[in-house]
Order: sequence, then structure tokens, then C-alpha cells
Amino acid sequence: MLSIMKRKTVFSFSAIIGIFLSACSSWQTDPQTTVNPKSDMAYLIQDVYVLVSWLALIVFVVIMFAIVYISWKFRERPGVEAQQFHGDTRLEIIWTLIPILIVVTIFIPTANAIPKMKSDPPANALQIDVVGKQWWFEFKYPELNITTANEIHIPVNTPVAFNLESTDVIHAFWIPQLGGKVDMVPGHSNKMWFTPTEARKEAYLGQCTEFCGTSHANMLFRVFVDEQDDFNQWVNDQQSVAIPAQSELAKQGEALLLNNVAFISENGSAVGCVTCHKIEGTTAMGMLAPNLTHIASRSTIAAGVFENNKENLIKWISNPSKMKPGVSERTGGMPMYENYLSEEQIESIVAYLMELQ
Ligand code: HEC
Ligand SMILES: [Cu+2]
Repeated sequence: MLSIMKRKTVFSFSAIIGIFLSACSSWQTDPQTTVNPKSDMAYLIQDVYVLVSWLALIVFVVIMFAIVYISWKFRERPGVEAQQFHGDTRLEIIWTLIPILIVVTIFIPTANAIPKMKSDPPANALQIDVVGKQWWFEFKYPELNITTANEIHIPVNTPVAFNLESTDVIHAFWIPQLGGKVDMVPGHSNKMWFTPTEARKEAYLGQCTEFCGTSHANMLFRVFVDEQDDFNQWVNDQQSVAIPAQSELAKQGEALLLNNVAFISENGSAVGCVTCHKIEGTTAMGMLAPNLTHIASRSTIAAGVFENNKENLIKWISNPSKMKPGVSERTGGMPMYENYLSEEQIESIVAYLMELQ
């Protein structure tokens, strides 16, 4: 009898451990992991999380063991009748006190973490203003005069303060290894700050975490934590205006892109790129869409969903909604230029975009 119970216990324990391990298996490599913090604030959250997890595990094991043990001990068997017990003041006091103790144990580090995360950022913090839009993120560095989209660079060991807003619906800002998640609410400005503790080549993945329409799941962003020197270099590059097109093909693309009247064909007419996009140093002054001044310096397009390469850029300009549902259908959304431009024309525009380092 006992050996069957032992075997069952061993089985259920290994099942629990198996589930636990498989949940952790990718924690070192998965850039969206929540259990491998890389900023001061993420460590604070991690401390509470680890404590709660251990307490939960202990409660689980104790309760499970008690259930099995009690049903076995008080089971009905020849000569013993199953009994119903009722009322035991001592027991009831104990199982009221233990949960209170657990809650207090969780409360202390939580009450320590929240005021720190809500505190004002240090005076030397790098300011970044973020606006959530369907379905991408606009990033502005007001002190550095940089505007970019979906990918940012920040220096390691320097506090970074985010100002979070939205111009359409509610989005949310979350970089699991660094900080968040904080809602981005139209007409309201939320704050968040943290100090990243580890520079690396691989990006820290961020994600919109408030359902915001058709392409909510395709609303990602990337945070690159750089050594100070690399960051300064990036700032320098981003502050420069766009270089004029170099290759013949790119020159054709540049002329086409900047000429707003060009987007008229026998199939009808569409607004040109310059209505929505800005390319610093050119006549493209649109404010509705990602700034393309240094589009070639970004590793991804379309809010972190696709690798930034020739093929994807051609596909994107031809029909953005095929890559990211809803983009062309929404009011003011990017048109499907396959309806207005020839393949050669689109290729020339892409050649120009790929020179915008
Ligand atoms: C009516 C506004 C509008 C017009 C016109 C427009 N776009 Fe866009 N474009 C957008 C929006 C909005 C996005 C962001 C979509 C998203 O990621 O959800 C975008 C994204 C892009 C991106 C990806 C940028 C990034 O960083 O992810 C590229 C490249 C781009 N557009 C190129 C062009 C080109 C080239 C033209 C002209 C042939 C053009 N766009 C015309 C609105 C427009
Ligand atoms: Cu969103």
C-alpha cells in the first residue's frame, strides 16, 4: 500500500518539476524572458516574483501532501468507520495565522519596490518620449533632437526616463527584461524609468501589451543597450540629415519618392510617401508615420516584425496589409502601392531607402 503511494508521490513530483523546468528552459536565450532581469527596476520585480513563487510552491506541496495523507489515514477500512470532524478552534487559528504571515511576507518587499519604481528619475536621466500608435512606436529624444521608430539605443548604467503617451487607443509599454508594463493612454502621460545594467549586441525585446486592434500582436519594439561609446556613435549618426541618393537606381527612387504628384496611374491615385513620412534634409516632411531619415540603420521594419532587407521592403511597399493585417485598411493607413506603381518603381524606392543609413 505504502509503496504504491510512494510511487504516485514520486510520479507527481517529477511531473511538477518537469513542467517547472520546461517553463525555464529558454530563460537564458529568450529575449522576452521575465526571469532574467537586466535593470535595477527589473531586479526589484524579480525579487518579489521569486519570493511569491517559492511561497506558492511550499503551500502547494504542503496542501497536496496533507490531502493525500489525511485521506489515507482516515479512510474507511474493516474495523474503522470514516469520520466527519467539525470545529477545532486551535486548527482554525493556525490556518488563519499562516496566510496572514504569508501575505505580510509578500507585502514587505512589494511595499519596498513600488515607491522606488514610482519615484522621480535622477536628474541625469536620458529622456525618451514614446508615443504608441496603431501599430508602431514613435520614439523621440527631446534633448538630443532625434526621432525614430520601433528601435532605440540607450547607454548602459545610465538611467533612462520614458514619457508614455498614445494618439489613438490604449497601448502598453513592456520590455520584460528591463521594465514596464505601463499603459499608454490617449490624452494622458505616464512615466517609467530604469537603469539598464548589461550592454549586449542582441536587442531586448519589447511588446505592446494592451489589445489595440487588428495588428496588436505585430506591435513590437527593440531596445539596444550599448556601451557609452557605441551609444555616442549612434547618436551622432542619427543626428545627421539624410544623405542624397548615390546609385543610379536610388536616384530614380529618391526623385519618385519626393515627388508627391508621381503616385497617379491609370488605376487611380494615392498620396505620396512625403504626406506621411519625414526624411530629414529633404522635402519629405510628413508627421503621421515612422521617420525614415535613417531607416537603413534599423534591423527590422513594421514595428519589429520583419527583418529590414530588400525583399521585405519591396513586399511592404507593394502591400503592407499582406505583411501586417489592417495597416492599409485603417484611415490614414499606408496605401498598397502595387496598385499605383510598377515593380521597377518600387524597386528604385527601396534602393533609395536602403541607402538611408
Ligand atoms: C497615408 C500615410 C502613409 C503613406 C502615404 C506612406 N506610408 Fe509608409 N507607413 C505608414 C505607417 C502608418 C507606417 C507604420 C505601419 C506599422 O508599422 O504599423 C508606415 C511604415 C513604413 C515603413 C516601415 C518603417 C519602419 O520603421 O518600420 C516604410 C519603409 C515605409 N512606410 C515606406 C513608405 C514609402 C516608400 C511610401 C511611399 C511609396 C510610404 N511609406 C507611404 C504610413 C504611410
Ligand atoms: Cu498597441
